[in-house]
Amino acid sequence: MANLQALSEALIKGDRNKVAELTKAAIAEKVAPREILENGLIAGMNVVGKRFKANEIYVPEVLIAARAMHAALAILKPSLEAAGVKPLATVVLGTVKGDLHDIGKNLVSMMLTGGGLKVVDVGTDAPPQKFVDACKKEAAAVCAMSALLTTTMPYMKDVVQALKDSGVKVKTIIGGAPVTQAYAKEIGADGYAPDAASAVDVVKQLLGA
Ligand code: B1M
Repeated sequence: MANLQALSEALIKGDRNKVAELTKAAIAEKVAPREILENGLIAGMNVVGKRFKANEIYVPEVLIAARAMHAALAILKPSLEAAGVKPLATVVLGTVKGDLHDIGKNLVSMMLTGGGLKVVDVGTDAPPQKFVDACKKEAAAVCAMSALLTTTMPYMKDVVQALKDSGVKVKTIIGGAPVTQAYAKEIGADGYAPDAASAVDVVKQLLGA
């Protein structure tokens, strides 16, 4: 019998080999790919997110769990595609112009992927037009921006404005060490999240999911 509880637990521990083995076993036992994803992998990642938010675990543990999640997703991808399981929505994510910090952004990416979203990463030092072009091309529902420098934060406002000017209909969310809820309000962003786990909650709220 496929053990999705054990799969969740292995993911929480970041045991990549065990996660890969249990994912393969569940596929071999013909467990529905959506069930493996939701009740095994996403369920485990939700626990990781909660513990990270509560400061019970830290960045290295999250990165290790995320690495295990990626290994499982690579194994599960063909079955998910064959079963027509679609991601909840597409999120375009990047670190804004002038800013090279990407550790937080990558954590956000992993958490969003773990939350069942498709992430299109435009990288670091991304000018406003790069966000706009990616949102158009990918028909994104959400545009997510990260900034770690007080000097680059203002580019978030430029992205919000460029999206409005382009007529692309996307929700926006911002985050990063110097960013606040008040700043999000000031620049007209739809959401703000203080950490990667909360970013999943905020994106889902913005999507009404
Ligand atoms: Co830089 N750096 N850095 N740096 N760096 C900081 C940010 C700084 C606070 C250090 C300091 O002076 N105490 C300072 C900023 C000061 C300020 O503006 N207020 C600083 C500076 C000044 C600089 C340079 C200008 C230094 C120089 O060259 N003179 C330079 C700028 C380069 C550039 O970007 N143009 C620079 C360079 C670098 C490195 C390249 C060496 C390296 C980055 C490597 C990389 O990212 N690949 C680096 C690092 C590592 C840091 C510190 C030490 C760590 C940042 C980090 O990764 N934290 C940082 C000091 C510190 O924070 N202790 C510092 C871990 C990460 C998980 O946290 O990114 O905050 P964080 O992400 C969190 C949340 O913020 C949130 O979720 C994440 C996890 O929960 N979050 C979001 C992030 N994005 C989000 C998006 C969301 C939602 C939540 O929605 C979309």
